[in-house]
Amino acid sequence: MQFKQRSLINSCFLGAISALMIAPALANTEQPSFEQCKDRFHQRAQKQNYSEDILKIIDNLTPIERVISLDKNQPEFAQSFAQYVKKRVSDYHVNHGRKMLKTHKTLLSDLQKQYGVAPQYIVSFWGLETVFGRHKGKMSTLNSLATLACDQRRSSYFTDELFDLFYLIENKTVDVDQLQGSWAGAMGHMQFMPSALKKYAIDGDKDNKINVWQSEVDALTSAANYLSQIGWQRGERWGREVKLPPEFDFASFEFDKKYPLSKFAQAGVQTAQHKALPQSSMQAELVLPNGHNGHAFLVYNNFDVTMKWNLSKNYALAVGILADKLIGAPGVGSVAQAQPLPFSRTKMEQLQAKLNDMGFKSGKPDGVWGPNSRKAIRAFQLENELVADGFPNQEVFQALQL
Ligand SMILES: [Ca+2]
Repeated sequence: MQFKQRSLINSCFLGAISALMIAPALANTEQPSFEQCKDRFHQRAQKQNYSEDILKIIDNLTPIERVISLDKNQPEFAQSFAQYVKKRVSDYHVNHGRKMLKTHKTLLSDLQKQYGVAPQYIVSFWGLETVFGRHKGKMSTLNSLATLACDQRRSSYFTDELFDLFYLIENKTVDVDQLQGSWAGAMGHMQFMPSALKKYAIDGDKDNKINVWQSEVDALTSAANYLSQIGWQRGERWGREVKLPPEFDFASFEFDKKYPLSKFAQAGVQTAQHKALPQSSMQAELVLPNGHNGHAFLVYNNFDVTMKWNLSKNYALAVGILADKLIGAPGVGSVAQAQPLPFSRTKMEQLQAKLNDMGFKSGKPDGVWGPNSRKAIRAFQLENELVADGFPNQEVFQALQL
């Protein structure tokens, strides 16, 4: 969902780095105790006129140590695109997803009419979020959010999420004993954070409760509404796999930027089946998750919408690829060789620092291959007559003597 930390941490291929993800330096600040933190919640709840029930809930909050260790766990090796997709677009996802398309045929068709999101996309999000409800998470959402809210790194974000949850409880939108989810506070079939639940969730089965945990109708309807509200374009696809010509002119195309589809056609880009790109006024962005030697994609508006749901480009690619596979559309070529990324977090930090020293601005070194790093690497490659794909491959590391 909007703030899916697990996916963010697993993916080094971030299109946009949320300010939330960047932990402020708090080395010299003492962390307040959980009890002090609860006092703070108490004061805010009283100020906002919450009932005794909510104050009691606050009194009963307990920290979950595991949440903090999960939150701090930044693996040294992030997953490559191939590793990411192989895990999330498995045969199980495809076969079970097709079953879900049949099971919910009428509902999904109604949702498409009302919200403009085609069935395979809703089912694809469902598959990626919780494997169709199999992994909804069993942590106490109240305690998970309280734990993260009392940790100084992103206290303000998680405190707001916690209070959105109080709001939903106070207004009897959700049942307090249902509040289970991931360690980061995402809940139900579609892993909604409380703010998303508050803003976008819909009582699809009209029983006067929003039950995104047990009611598949509520969960799928809420997802369709959410996607529609954040800008999903009716009738448009997410993007497609493409083939770049061997002489592709990387200097003419920046990354994380859109160009008319016709410009890519003129540059010799074809569909993955080596056919001409469709003639359309669509704007498209070139995405090379593994550099010029890997899969190439042109992505459209709905890809950006998917990234509003989850900031990872690998996630957004996986949603599109699974959606295509669910309806038997020409899928993405084999990702069977799930090679790891050719760099570690530490190596990437060294590369970023070195590029910064040389005047190629890659932002504060964080070990993550994000838009700033792509831009800096591309500029370095152009200046050094390397293939300017923005990808930190061996050639780049060698040229930088790292
Ligand atoms: Ca309901």
